[in-house]
Amino acid sequence: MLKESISRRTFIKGSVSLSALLGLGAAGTKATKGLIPKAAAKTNGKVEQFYNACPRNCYDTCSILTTVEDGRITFITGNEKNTYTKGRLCVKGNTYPRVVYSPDRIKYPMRQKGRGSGNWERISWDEAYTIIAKKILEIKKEYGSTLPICLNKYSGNFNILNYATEGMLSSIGYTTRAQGTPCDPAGSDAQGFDMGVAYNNDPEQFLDADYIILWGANPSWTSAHSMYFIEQAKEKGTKLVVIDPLITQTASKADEYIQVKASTDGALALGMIRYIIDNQLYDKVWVSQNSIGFKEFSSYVKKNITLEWAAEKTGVPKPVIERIAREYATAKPANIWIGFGMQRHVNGGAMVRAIDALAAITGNIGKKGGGVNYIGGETWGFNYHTMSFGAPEGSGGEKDRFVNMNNFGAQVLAANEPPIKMMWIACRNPLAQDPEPAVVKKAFDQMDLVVTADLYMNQTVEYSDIVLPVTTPFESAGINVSYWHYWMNVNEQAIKPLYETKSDLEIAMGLSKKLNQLELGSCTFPVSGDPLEWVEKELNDDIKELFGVKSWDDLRKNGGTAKANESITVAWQDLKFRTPSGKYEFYSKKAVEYGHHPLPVFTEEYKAPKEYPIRCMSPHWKFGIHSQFQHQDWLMAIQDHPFLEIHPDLAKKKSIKDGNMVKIINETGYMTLPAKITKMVPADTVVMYEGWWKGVNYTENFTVKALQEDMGEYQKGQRGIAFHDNFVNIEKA
Ligand SMILES: Nc1nc2c(c(=O)[nH]1)N[C@H]1C(S)=C(S)[C@@H](COP(=O)(O)OP(=O)(O)OC[C@H]3O[C@@H](n4cnc5c(=O)[nH]c(N)nc54)[C@H](O)[C@@H]3O)O[C@H]1N2
Ligand SMILES: Nc1nc2c(c(=O)[nH]1)N[C@H]1C(S)=C(S)[C@@H](COP(=O)(O)OP(=O)(O)OC[C@H]3O[C@@H](n4cnc5c(=O)[nH]c(N)nc54)[C@H](O)[C@@H]3O)O[C@H]1N2
Ligand SMILES: [Mo]
Repeated sequence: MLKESISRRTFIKGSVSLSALLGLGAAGTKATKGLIPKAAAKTNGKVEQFYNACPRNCYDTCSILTTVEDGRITFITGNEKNTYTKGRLCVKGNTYPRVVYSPDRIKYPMRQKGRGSGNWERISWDEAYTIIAKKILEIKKEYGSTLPICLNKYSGNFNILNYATEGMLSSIGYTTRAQGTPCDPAGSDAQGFDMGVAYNNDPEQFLDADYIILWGANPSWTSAHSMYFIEQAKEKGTKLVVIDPLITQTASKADEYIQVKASTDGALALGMIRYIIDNQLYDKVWVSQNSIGFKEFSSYVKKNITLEWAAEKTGVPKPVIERIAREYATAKPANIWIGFGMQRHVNGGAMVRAIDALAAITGNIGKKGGGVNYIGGETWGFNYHTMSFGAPEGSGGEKDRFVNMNNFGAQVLAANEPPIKMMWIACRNPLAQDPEPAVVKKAFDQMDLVVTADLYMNQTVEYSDIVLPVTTPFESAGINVSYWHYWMNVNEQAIKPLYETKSDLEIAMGLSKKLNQLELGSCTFPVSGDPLEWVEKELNDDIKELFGVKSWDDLRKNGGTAKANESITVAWQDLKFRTPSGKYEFYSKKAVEYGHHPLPVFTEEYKAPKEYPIRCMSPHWKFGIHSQFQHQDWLMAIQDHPFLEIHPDLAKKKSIKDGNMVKIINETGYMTLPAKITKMVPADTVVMYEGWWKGVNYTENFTVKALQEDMGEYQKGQRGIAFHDNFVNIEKA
């Protein structure tokens, strides 16, 4: 019936095959995703099609085809032109129509009487802007600068135009910024020391690999589109090895699964390296031509690393280490994907350096289909025009001040001269996603004004004074690239903004207007402008050449998506590393500069305190991205509450049965949630997935201490959090 009704209509935008519209892939499967059948059934016949881009903090950054009937989104699917998205969306992506039309959307600007009271009142945009602008000017007057104003913005929406929020704050003067990233800091520093910067091969090259190791990555959940290439590679005979303490969905697809003890991967990599060196399986030509410090490194390995020790340390039997080492060293090319999850440990950076070294000694770096793939930023060379306006004359201060985003609460409280008095929070939910949320809350208590811009009521919005309702990607234009694949995706405005929502860019312009009304010249950010003009200003000649497009509109007309040319899709193909020596650095003076050992040496893991002997890991969840998606009705219908995974042996020891409420506790906090007994987790570890908020009054971070990773300052300005080195005790509640 749907097929009939759609085929009768005309498309006034873009051109797309009926099969793409119906979500039929090449194989002609699945026709029901992302569909709202009721709305599709009653239309007056005006059907339009738009290109959208999923802007979430996700490897996959999909190109979306959106069908709009009579001004309402009725169907979405993946864009087939994008060979990475491949005409398919993930489970979360398919719920986008529900995200847009959810009754839970924040619809109007609101003010809360009493932070956390729930006593919200609707106000107009003008009132909201006035309250905020007055406070900004008052702070500037009282403290002589805008440094008491702190921005915490990160991961909710990576549309390039969304940097308008950073730009608007820069346009009022110097401010305090939450700096860093929770995602990848330790690993990015490690790759920075070894190669100059983190830079990954095009993931579509999994197809060219002879051997793939997924090392602490769970793409079946966190990068679903990558799995297509990995599974295709498997079908043609490539061996897939998964190394993870948890038997993940990805592990279930592996030819070989290796259950490493958490945080001991450095020992595993170094053990493999010892075997490879002893057996002369390393690539002597590559090493001598392209690296420095191999001599020092190999003598460290020979002196300090044995296979027996590595086996003992990691829990991986010696014959397995030997076999994997031989297979990896002799496959050409062999591909490693290091997940972000793997490095969320106190020795995360050191572990990544050891794994990098394994790829380097076997000459797998700079090869199509090979690589030691972690993250990349080669396609992000936009103008960032939204951030180009700068502080107004006489706004006080000399430069921005930084606090660590990953230890936000404590660092806000510690900031002095001047103290922080106002917060602007966008694309973030620190009261849920940060460690020690109680400390974050304390920092909020010190504020005169907390402003959040969001789509939904999350824990942070609930504890703010003013909330500004923002648009979904379907209601505002922009452009997106990925930190993993090599595509650029157009995001068109497909529907009018619902209710009174505005994009972060419009909010920036609106606030600038109000500031300038109250005090002319107090904000340098433009007060008006068409998003499409803004987006054109992001494109420079290099970007246009890289993607072979002349303009945003050109990209739109050409199918909404374009891939970077092949000059950059094989990382380090020219073997010109961006290190001080220009070579791969087994021996890194830069590492020493940042207080680390120059070589990729073994660094001890964090040990469980006596009272809290159980490791509690909180990896990323299949049906959500942090605060996003999981609370949507379709996904709540699949799983409507968080749970704690416990191994049967541990459960037995603690007399806990499946479904029992369990109290999980340590010195940081506690929470109570239902047990799910499963052999997928080790007996000394419990797991709860991160990012839940609907219907619960706790977050996974209630017991997570702000324990730092070993690295992060070099590439990201700040260290990250060792989320997986969290230790607890559990008891039946
Ligand atoms: N569905 C979904 N997709 C997402 C996200 C999401 O929340 N949900 N988040 C996005 C973001 S922001 C990020 S940063 C990425 C994260 O992407 P991933 O790195 O793939 O995800 P994580 O769940 O953080 O961790 C991956 C794996 O690391 C394992 N791990 C933890 N410690 C160790 C260790 O010591 N050794 C080894 N070998 N493995 C270990 C965990 O058990 C887990 O299976 O995903 C992105 N994609
Ligand atoms: N225990 C534990 N904690 C973790 C992690 C872990 O592995 N374990 N992982 C960490 C990692 S890797 C990450 S990346 C962080 C993520 O933490 P956050 O950066 O807080 O991520 P999100 O919850 O995805 O996004 C925050 C908010 O952005 C909003 N948003 C979406 N679109 C827009 C928009 O266009 N404008 C505005 N203003 N807001 C928008 C969403 O509704 C959401 O409420 O969590 C970290 N926390
Ligand atoms: Mo992340």
